[in-house]
Amino acid sequence: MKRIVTMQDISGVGKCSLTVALPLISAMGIETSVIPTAVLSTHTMFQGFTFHDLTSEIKPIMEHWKKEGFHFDGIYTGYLGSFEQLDLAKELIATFNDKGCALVDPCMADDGVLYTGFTTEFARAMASLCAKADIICPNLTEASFLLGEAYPGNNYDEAYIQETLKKLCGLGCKVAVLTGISFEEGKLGVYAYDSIHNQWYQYYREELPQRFHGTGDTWASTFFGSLVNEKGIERSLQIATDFVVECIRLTLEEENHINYGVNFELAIPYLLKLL
Ligand code: PXL
Repeated sequence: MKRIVTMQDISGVGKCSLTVALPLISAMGIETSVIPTAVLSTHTMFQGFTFHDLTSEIKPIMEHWKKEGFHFDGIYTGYLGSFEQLDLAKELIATFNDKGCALVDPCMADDGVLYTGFTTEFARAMASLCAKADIICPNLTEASFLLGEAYPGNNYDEAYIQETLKKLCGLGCKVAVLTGISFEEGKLGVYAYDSIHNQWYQYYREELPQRFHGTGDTWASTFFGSLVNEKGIERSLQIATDFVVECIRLTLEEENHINYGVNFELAIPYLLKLL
């Protein structure tokens, strides 16, 4: 059985980070070890959330794992809250990435703005973590902050996306994926570049009428789970994108659906069929 480790926060309510990654990657038949970076009452889009930092636990956890001789088939880092945690994530990759399957999702921004608590200095430091990853999967806002460039909004063409992907690989990762890309009204998808094999990938689905928080983590978790299950980049992009579309569809189907996450739980049987 495959075993991975994911390092991100646990937000009690608000379906994101570990409460998404743990059930989804486990459902994909992969043992999912965790390094929780912080405990929050909710994700940071709610007002008045509590926050308890767990940074001081991370090094002792890794030391113990080294002593036990644990091995992992993949490493996936998500939302990280401090410079120190970025350094610890680098150490996690340096120590445990035997299989060359480290996914860094540089969760820090969307719609042209950084999430609460993040700065452009943090974005630069996140770029240095991306340099250590095999694969990264920013949205266009995150990509702009990683590269220190202006956010293009909806004003871009394919040449711009390809150039951006090449620059992202130039940070040091092998594969870069840009999520939330659209060249055509009503279509939304992903565009990826594998710099080792000089290979481009794209995949689009219909854009649904509402956007939900946590879909980035849902996408990254299932993309990563598919890669670890040896589906390859092209198929993994499709699986993750199709799964997120189904999650949103099922959420919209519920009359008084919550607006802080998608009903991914209801889509797990569909995910298993995709595998
Ligand atoms: O989905 C990314 C995420 C993860 N964890 C926390 C967040 C967010 C996005 O806002 O606030 C705590």
